[in-house]
Amino acid sequence: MAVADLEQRLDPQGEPTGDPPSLDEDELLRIYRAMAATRRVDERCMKLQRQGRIGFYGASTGEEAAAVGSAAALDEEDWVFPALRQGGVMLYRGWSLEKWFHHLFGNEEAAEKGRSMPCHFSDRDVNQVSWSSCMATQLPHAVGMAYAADYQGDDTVAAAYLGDGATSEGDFHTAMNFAGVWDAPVVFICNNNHWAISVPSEKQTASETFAQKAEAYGFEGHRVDGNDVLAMYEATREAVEKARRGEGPTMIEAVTYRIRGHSTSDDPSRYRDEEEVEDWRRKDPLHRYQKYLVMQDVAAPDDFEAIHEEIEAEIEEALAAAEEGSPPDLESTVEDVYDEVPPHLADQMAALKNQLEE
Ligand SMILES: Cc1ncc(C[n+]2csc(CCOP(=O)(O)OP(=O)(O)O)c2C)c(N)n1
Ligand SMILES: [Mg+2]
Repeated sequence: MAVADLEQRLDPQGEPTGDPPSLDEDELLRIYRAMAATRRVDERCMKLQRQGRIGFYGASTGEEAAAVGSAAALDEEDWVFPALRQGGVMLYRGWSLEKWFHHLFGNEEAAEKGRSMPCHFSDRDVNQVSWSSCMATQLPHAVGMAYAADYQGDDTVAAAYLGDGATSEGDFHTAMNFAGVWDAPVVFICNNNHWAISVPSEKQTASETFAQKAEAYGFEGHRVDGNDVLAMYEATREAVEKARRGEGPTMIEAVTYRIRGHSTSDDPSRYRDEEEVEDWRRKDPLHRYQKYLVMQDVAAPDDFEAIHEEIEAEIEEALAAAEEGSPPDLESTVEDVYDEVPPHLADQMAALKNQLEE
């Protein structure tokens, strides 16, 4: 079987390959800004981790177009069920950098008061559940939410993100089957970044493509150039509109690449060739989009520098606020799950306090 064509809107030089996108200039620039912010926040966070100022980080360098292009196709009311590299989705949807850094510092000011795994962002403000550390568990949740929304007659769509590695999990197949049988308004967005930690995508599946898996479940799969932000936008927009019309799910395979290690705890030089990485660096989604914006007179080359400086200043300010944040109150470890703290947890808290005093 021939490998399905890669859907593209921009060629590698940033030249449009088909119809112009259905986006105005402000929207095109908002997309660029979110991509550039994601790249810069990642660079800063990698350094913070190496300096010992935050504990853990997983960057999405090289995958900004897959995140931001798909996010731009969602409505504010839609819900996002992320995998591991959807920071760009949150930034596009208006999440503040201050919250980003409070979370990484485990501060009292963070929504989860320091109790979640670092770099597993979530916030009701942007309709996003926590990043999923246990691979693929977010997918049945997303389908369940989508099915419930449909049942209740509201037109919310669920965006269910996953990695290539997550397609080997049982939860992926459960979610795909449920979505297909019940026509749930969900869009599966699979970042095929070619690696699941040290396992290459060729060893993840015997299928020619990840997108074709959708066919077995009775719905459409699209194989999209994940480094082409406009292709990601258009493919997701069509899938979201279809879901909102009550015509069921779609799967999008975003073909992209994980430029950095899996996380700050990984050393990819142990298992892959630097040449492969260099090859993909040349396909940088930000550079391609910059070329397009300049060619279309949406931006001048100098504008990017100004945007980057603004982002850097916002990062500095947010980081300074997080560094002045407070550690969570000890009591907060037993709060927020039950309306009232149950006796056994109150006893454990008292025992812990005694021990700390001693
Ligand atoms: C159920 C489960 N098994 C194994 C792991 C360990 N683990 C964490 S991320 C990961 C690979 C994820 O790869 P992929 O889905 O391709 O996402 P990517 O990291 O490439 O974005 C693995 C094996 C886990 N978190 N959960
Ligand atoms: Mg992967």
